[in-house]
Order: sequence, then C-alpha cells, then structure tokens
Amino acid sequence: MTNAEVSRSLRELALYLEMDGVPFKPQAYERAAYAIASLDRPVSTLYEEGGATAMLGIPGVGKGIANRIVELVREGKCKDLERYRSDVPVDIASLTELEGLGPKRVMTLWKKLGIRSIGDLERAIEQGRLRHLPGFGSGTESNLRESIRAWRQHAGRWPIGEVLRLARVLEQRLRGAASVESASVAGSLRRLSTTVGDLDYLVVTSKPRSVMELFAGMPEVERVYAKGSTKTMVRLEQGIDADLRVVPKESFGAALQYFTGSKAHNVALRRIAISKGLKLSEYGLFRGDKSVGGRTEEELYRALGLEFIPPELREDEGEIEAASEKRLPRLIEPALLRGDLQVHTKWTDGRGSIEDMALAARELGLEYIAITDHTRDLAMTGGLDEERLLKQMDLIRETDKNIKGIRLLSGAEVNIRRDGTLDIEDEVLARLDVVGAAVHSHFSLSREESTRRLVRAMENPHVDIIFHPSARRLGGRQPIDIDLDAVFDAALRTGTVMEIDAQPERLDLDPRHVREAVRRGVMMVISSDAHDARELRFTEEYGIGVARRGWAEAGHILNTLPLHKLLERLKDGRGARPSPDRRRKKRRRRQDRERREA
Ligand code: DGT
Ligand code: CA
Ligand code: CA
Ligand code: ZN
Repeated sequence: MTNAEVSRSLRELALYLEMDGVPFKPQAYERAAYAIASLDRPVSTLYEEGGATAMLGIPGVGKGIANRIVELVREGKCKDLERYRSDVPVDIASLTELEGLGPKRVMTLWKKLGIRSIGDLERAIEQGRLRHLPGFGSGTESNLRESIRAWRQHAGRWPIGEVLRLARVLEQRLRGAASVESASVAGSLRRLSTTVGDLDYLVVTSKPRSVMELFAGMPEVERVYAKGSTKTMVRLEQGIDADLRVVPKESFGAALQYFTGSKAHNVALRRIAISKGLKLSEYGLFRGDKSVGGRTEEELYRALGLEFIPPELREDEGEIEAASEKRLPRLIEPALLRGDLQVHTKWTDGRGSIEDMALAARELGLEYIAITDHTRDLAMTGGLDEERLLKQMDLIRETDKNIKGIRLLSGAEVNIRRDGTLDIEDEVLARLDVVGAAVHSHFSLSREESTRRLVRAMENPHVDIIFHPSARRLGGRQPIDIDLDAVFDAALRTGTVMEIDAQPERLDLDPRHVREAVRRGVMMVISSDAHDARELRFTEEYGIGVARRGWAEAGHILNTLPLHKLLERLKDGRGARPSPDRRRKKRRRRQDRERREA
C-alpha cells in the first residue's frame, strides 16, 4: 500500500469511528492519516526496516494505530475497516466531504433512505425525500444541493499539506539538474492555495530532452501521460498529476506569471495590457512585435504600471486595483515571527519534552514559546487537570531558568464546553501566561449555539486566544457553523486574539477569514500547534502562506511583537507590569537617549 492509500484507510476509519460516536479516537486517526500522507518516505519501507516499532516514530501514532498501519501495510486491508464497510456500505469519505454532512447524518441517510453515494443523495433531494427525515428540513435540502455543487467543483483537489513538501523536493531537483538554468513551481501551489489540483513546473534549459527524461524518470512518477520537447505530463505515485514545461529564457518571467495564475488574475491583467495597447501572453508583453517586458515578473508588472503582486494575492480579489494605486499590503514574512503560542509536549499528546520543544524553537531563532498542552476534557490525550497544570507550570518556570536565549511561557489549550464554559477553573487560568481556548467536541451545533458558545468563551477575561476557531480538518471534518461577524465583534470588544493554526490539516483561520479579520482590525497570531519539534516549522511552511493570502501585514500578527509588548497586548496584560528593576533600567535608557538627542 502507498502512503496515500494507508492514509485514506485511516481517515475512513476515523469517519466510521465518529459515526459510531466513539469519542476522541477519530481525531487521533485523522492526525495519523495526515502524518502518513505527508511522510517523505514510504511507510512500507519504514516497516520493512524497523517493524512495528518504527510506526511509533510517526507523529501522532500510538500503539493501537500502529497496529492498524502494520495490518494495512502487510495485508493491504484492515479487519476493523472491512467490518465497518460491510456493516455500513456507504461512500462515507465522499459524503462527509459535503459541507453540512457529518458521519452521523450519513448514517441516518443510509438507514432511512438507503443513500450510499453523492449521486443517491442528489436524487433523494430532487425527489424531496429528505425533508421528511427528522433533523433534515427543507432548508437542509437546498443547503445540501449547494454543497454538492461546490463539491463537484473541488473534487479531486489536494490539501496543500499533502503535496507541498513533495512539490518542493521536485522543484529543488529540477533546479539542481546540470542542464537547468532556472526552474520554478507555478500554479496554485506557488500561490499557496489551501487546495491544489495539480503541480505545474517551468524550466529554462538548453537541453530540453534530457530534462524531460529526468522528469519522466523520477522515482515518484507512476505513469507518463505525454512526453514532448516542450511539455511533459505525469501522474505521481501519490495520485497527483504534475506538468513540466520548457520555456525560452527571454520569456521566463512572462511564463512564470502566466502559469502561476490564477486564471481570473490573468484575465484581468490581460485587460489592462489591452487598455495600454499592449499584448500579454505566456511569451511576454509586446507592443507590436517589440517585447517590453517578460524576462522577469517584476519587469512585467512594472511595464503594466503595477506594483509587483506577490503570488499569494493573485486571485483578482482587489489586488490589481491596489497594485495600480501603489497600496498593496506589505505582507507578513517568516523572519518576522518572534514566537509561537501553541506548542504541545509529552505531558499530553505531544512527542517532545518541554526542554526538547524549547531547544528546537531556539534553534529556529524564536524568542519565546508558550507551552499549551490539552486540558481535562480531552482525556484521550491525557488532558491536564488543575493540579497537573500547576505542576507543569512550575516545571516550565524551572526549565525556563535553565535554558538561555529563549523565554518559555506557561499556557494551556483549554476546552470550550458545549455551553461556552471552560474545563479549567478561572483561578488557575489566571496564573498562566497564555490561555488558548478551543472547540474539540460538539461540532454540529446550530449556528446560533456555536456562535454563542465561542462568544461566551471569549468573554472569559482569562482567555487570550481562540485556537483554530472553525475546528475544521481539511479533507475531514467540516468547519463548525458560526456567525463570523458576531465572533469578530466579540473579539474586538473583549480583546481576544484569533489564531491562524498552521497545522496543515487545519489552516484555521482560513485565508478568507484572515482577510476579514484584517479588514475589521481583529488581531491574530500564527502558531504551529506543534506536537513534535519538527512541526514547529509549520508556521513558516503553511501559516505564513495563509496569513499572506489573507493580506495580513506584520501589524496584524501579534507574535511578531517582542515578548514584553506581546504580553501587554494579551487580555489582562499578564506579565506586562515590568519589575521595579526593569522600570528603573527603562527610565535610565530613556534619559540616556534624551541626553544624546539634546
Ligand atoms: P489548480 O491546478 O486547479 O489547483 O489551479 P491552477 O491555478 O494551478 O490551474 P492550472 O494548473 O489549470 O493552470 C496553471 C495556471 O495556468 C493557471 O493558474 C493560469 C494559467 N492558465 C491555465 N489555463 C488558462 C486559461 O485558459 N486562461 C488563462 N488566462 N490562464 C490559464
Ligand atoms: Ca495547477
Ligand atoms: Ca496544470
Ligand atoms: Zn487543538
């Protein structure tokens, strides 16, 4: 079985477990499914080399899941999943991709109406059979009809987390090839879209044939659809298609611009070219026969009278107008992040100790991290109660003293209960440096209930940040249904910060929500939600992309601030009061400065 197949099986198992109402396990299976999909080596090789023990080295994989993986790798199937499939023979993976349809409702649809597939569902809606089911009103029918339409548009797309690393490996390989002068990935991946249809590569080379040979012969290639001297198309083992085009050196910029897209952006750009009496194509920008730009993208945008538009903004959603008025945002960059406010450890479901995570974060150049393990209600992760949380806080302080060059903050990821209360006492929350609150249960409440629940959590004076606000899992769980306007109102009113969770299966807030937060002046943080030292990189790999697609600048992202400023900005300004000693030093510095300036 390939990694993609193992991952799909685990994800399907997660859905069935959720259908069965098994608590917490589904999330664990989904996490493992994601980890396997994004491994850089075949899981079967890991098994051959290290046996079942090697499975435990995969992030998020405990003993039970390791056994399932071994079963899948050895037998090509797994007993539990086969049993579920024969008990409830429905296309649960596709059906639950529909917005508004979770595993439980899929079960109801099957039991009551015999619906097994999206096609069945479509017919049942047409025949008006859904509206008689308890819990499925006529509003549900029209919502589901809309979901099916949206699903058909997006079917066959890949969450970026499943393909980004692979895409970069291929890009580097092309760049490193002796006969290649320049190479770049283009298309939706370069724009860092949340989902990607296929991978597009461009190269400049004097030896097209040998580059095409190299590309078609890569070990990741499963089959070659077409191989010519300017274009090769392949299917990669992971299941995604990749195209490679050879372009002339003098039009590399124009080709890169064209094949980066988006289509809508390109159409708008071509219109501008025409209005200036120019012709824009993937070969360049021309006045008559004369090229006026195309060697680089910068040159091309300049020749059109525009500021350079970063790929993440190229969606024809206002960026062209902004570029012509020279008011594009100065997008946030990875180097500007100074800290990470969601980090897990072995105390719950993470893999590293407090010290491991601190050292790895320091290695990445971070100035501070908050340790935010899970709390009581997430029992499956060993969620901490008040007593353990306080004990951990002591250890965090002690570790902080022993490690120079990075500041460790104490924190927690507390659960927001169904009614919006939290699973940890206020007195204890008050003692933590950073409190993140998150939804980890009751995902299918009504919009009203979900909104009220989040708002109530934000009204708690100790809650600094709402972690992964929509609780979605890409390719898995749908977002909870909230009134984003009302949630952002509450954020502004209470001073609560919204998180951009950079776990690739979350990317939550979503770029559209980030854009709205930017418009409204709602503050955000970008955090890794790392459960493993290697995952600390998620902020720069994925989180920054989400923020940039949402037009965020450094000023919108709180963890670009130095520590003391950050703490001042959190709700109750914990730690903001400088010690007398520091106040004295500060005063002295100011006096020095004034004296110098005088
Ligand atoms: P994807 O692959 O569905 O995630 O999205 P893209 O944006 O990568 O689209 P893809 O792979 O079909 O084509 C790559 C780029 O090539 C696209 O972003 C813009 C450009 N392109 C492709 N077809 C057309 C077209 O018909 N008109 C224009 N203006 N541009 C096109
Ligand atoms: Ca593409
Ligand atoms: Ca393509
Ligand atoms: Zn969480």
